[in-house]
Amino acid sequence: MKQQLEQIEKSAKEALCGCASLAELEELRIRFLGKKGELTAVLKQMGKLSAEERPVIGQLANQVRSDIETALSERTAQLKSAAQAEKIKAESIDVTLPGKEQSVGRLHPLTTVMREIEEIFIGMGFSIADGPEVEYDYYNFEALNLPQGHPARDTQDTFYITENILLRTQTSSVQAHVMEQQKPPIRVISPGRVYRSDAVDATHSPLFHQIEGLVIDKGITMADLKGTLEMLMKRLYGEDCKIRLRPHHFPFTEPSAEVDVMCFHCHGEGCRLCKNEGYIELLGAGMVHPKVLVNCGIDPEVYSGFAFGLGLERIVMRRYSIQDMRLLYENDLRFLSQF
Ligand code: 2NM
Repeated sequence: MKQQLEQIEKSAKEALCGCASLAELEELRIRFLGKKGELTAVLKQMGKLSAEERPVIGQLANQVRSDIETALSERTAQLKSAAQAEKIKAESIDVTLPGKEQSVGRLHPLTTVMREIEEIFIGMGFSIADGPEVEYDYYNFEALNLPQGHPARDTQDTFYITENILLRTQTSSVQAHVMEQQKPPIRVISPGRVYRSDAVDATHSPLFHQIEGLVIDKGITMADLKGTLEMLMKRLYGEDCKIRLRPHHFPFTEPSAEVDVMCFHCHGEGCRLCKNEGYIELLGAGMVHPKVLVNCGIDPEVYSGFAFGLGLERIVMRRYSIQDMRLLYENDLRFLSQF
């Protein structure tokens, strides 16, 4: 039995040395010291021993048990501290390493200029009106004095969803809704996406952005139109900026005008930028046609108003000297990060 006990101690110590995890340690404890363990199995045979041998073996057995217990707890402490060291190593941060660069996003140039123009109009007491991009033919054309078969419809060829539902070609459709729903005085701008069935090139896109404006009240005249647009242009291009109105035709306004802004490069002298004109065409405008007012439930005998429409892309391209409109839609960060 002495040999058996010594053998148990020896193999327990060996097993402990080779043990790599706390779970394995627990298995070993059960194997050697547990109720059904090897040591207990030996002790159960104590009855066979003589009275002289019994205390000697008993003492040895206790010694073996306590040695194994000590070895177990030492190994437990070792494994725990190794695990802790491993964890600290894995979680440690080297504060001397260079940091990761945080890239800050920015606004698309179309958004920047759109917001700037919105702010200018809000400063003049306008509200912003939104409307659907998928629109009834009625609000896009019919209500605006462009009945079926009107030749001007050809220049605004669009994408039809059904025979009378389409992608809006102008945000005037929003203003038809506003006139229908609100009583004058009305002072709104409607910024947004519009669609035309145009082939893509450096100056055309089937999707582009417009800002249209509408003012209706008693006694509104062409002078109000000119003053409002002059204010817009001074805010956009500087206090010394001048505008000029040329007669034109739009079906939804009468009279109508094209509005030019003095070339901010040559100040009216004529240069390459303005193709020697001294002025650059920027937008269309006019007094809202009485038929449009009637269509939208406003009495033209009592009220009058002006409207205008400007293309955002053109303004953005001129401001940043962008030669090709496609750059505005490709979302290439090499391009966008310049703004
Ligand atoms: C333009 C030019 C001239 C316009 C007209 C209207 C409405 F709804 F009042 F009839 N909104 N916008 C208008 C007038 C738009 O764009 C070149």
